Amino acid sequence: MSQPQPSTVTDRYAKSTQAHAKAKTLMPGGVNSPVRAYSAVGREPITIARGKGCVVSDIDGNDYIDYVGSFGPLILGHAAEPVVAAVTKTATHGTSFGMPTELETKLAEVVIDAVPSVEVVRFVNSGTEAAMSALRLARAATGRGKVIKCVGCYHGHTDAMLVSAGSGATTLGTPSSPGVPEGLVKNTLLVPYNDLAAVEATMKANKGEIACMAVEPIAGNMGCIPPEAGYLQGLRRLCDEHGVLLLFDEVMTGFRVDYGCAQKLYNVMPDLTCMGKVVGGGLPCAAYGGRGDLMRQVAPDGPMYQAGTLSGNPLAMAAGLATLEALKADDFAAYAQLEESSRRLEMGLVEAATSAGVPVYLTRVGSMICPFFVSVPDKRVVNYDDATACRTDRFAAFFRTMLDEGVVLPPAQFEAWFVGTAHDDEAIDKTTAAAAKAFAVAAEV
Ligand code: KE4
Repeated sequence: MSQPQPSTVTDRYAKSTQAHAKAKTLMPGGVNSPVRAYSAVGREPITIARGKGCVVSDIDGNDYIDYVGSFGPLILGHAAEPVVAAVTKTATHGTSFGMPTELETKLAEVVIDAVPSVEVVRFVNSGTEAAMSALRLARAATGRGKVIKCVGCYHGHTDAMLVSAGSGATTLGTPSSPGVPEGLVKNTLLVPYNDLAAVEATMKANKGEIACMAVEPIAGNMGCIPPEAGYLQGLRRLCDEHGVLLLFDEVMTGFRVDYGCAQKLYNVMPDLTCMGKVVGGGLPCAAYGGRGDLMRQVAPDGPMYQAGTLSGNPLAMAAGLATLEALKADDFAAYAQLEESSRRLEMGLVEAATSAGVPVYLTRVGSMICPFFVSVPDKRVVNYDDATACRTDRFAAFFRTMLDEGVVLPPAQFEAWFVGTAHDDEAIDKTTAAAAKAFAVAAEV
């Protein structure tokens, strides 16, 4: 019997809806990371069957041009041939040993060669683990307990950083989560992003007590908010003046905006760097690294303890190596391509929003892009307050129409979109054609 043709849009998602209903009986929200539950966009999530290139397909057989890209790792697109080949080959030799492999050494060499401030690196399994470990190291190395973070930046869900956190924490309305004891977060000092005066005042008010300033060099967890001119350079200067370590959380920006990360793009060198996402090519892999005198304080070289059963896992190392090798090939040609395709998308989205008469402030750094549905025309978005003042209702309407038109986006205003090397002109142009319809719908909200 032939498959019944869906009679309504909801039929189109029937299997996803059914799958999510079952998942919800077994896992919180039916997901393993809150943002995937689609709570900010007023509809059930789609359940993915497979991906190839820039397209993912749900279990109902609907195809989507994908700008989630696993929230950043899939810079080469889904099931990229070099990554699949490397992981498949590596798996035939075993998947994990709890003993050193040369794959870890090879990826460490590539990372240290690529990232200008990193002299020594340690692999872990998630960005959260990288940020947690780097923070512990900064505290161990300085003997100081306080950390400055920006409101709206997200450094994973480690307790000390789950304060005014962006990404899903903001999307779900819990930027400071319950369950984090006051005693733990009293040492986390908050400043607005892009506000050097606030950082200087905080450092002056806590002289000798601050271990590090943690920052996303490009804020990717309240949408995509670039650093204002001089901001990162100012942070470096203030950290030097006050003996505070500068920690760049490059989990999202690392190898995304430049092969040398944001620190190369802006030519500002942190003392410690967190990496993730792209560095693992879609497998669970992250890292922290930086100055040798600091990293040599990590066990077993030094007393700061950090460990992990699957850290440096051969499959993740193989995926990371294949990904970075592809990004480096032909004199980093991938980044020129990403700049061209992302620029094409940016121009198409701006034109579509303008035609629909929807106030949108669009930001882009390389292949990270975000249209902010600002509440008034010509409003710039430079920090968390600006981002959270956006019309999230309009974003939700825009998201739903894009999905129906075959384009899947990160399901929240407070996320960045990711363009990958698999997004060709046809995919970009289909996206902007869909956006013309979606902006028109959003304009009615
Ligand atoms: P993970 O623990 O999710 O691997 O990384 C945490 C993290 C740390 N630092 C930065 C700058 C990050 O962007 C992230 C994670 N990013 C989100 C996307 N906004 C992950 C998506 C999710 O939570 O499901």
